[in-house]
Amino acid sequence: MAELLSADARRQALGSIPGWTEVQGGKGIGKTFVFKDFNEAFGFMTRAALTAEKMDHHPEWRNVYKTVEVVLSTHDAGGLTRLDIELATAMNDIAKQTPG
Ligand code: H2B
Repeated sequence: MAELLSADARRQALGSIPGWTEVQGGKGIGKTFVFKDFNEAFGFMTRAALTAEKMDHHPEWRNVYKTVEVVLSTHDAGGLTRLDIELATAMNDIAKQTPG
């Protein structure tokens, strides 16, 4: 199982994933993505879902029209691990490739 990141490692990792902040007292990280419309938002979610499934690491998220609120946390470990940082990095890349 992936190991929990220390507070220092969390802070350092956050520096490499723009827009993500600590939530739930450091047990997770969150970001709100805003797209052009629902089509773009759902396209992002579809691509992110395929990546998440490949990683066997899944987001908590909520979509309202063109907004997608995401929280990442490693439930098995009870907090933040490198898997959350990897998925956050992938989501930032996918959002960059999503037109709009
Ligand atoms: N996703 C997240 N975010 N945290 C987990 O601990 C987790 C997961 N565990 N996806 C995986 C699935 C685990 O339940 C399976 C059995 O590998």
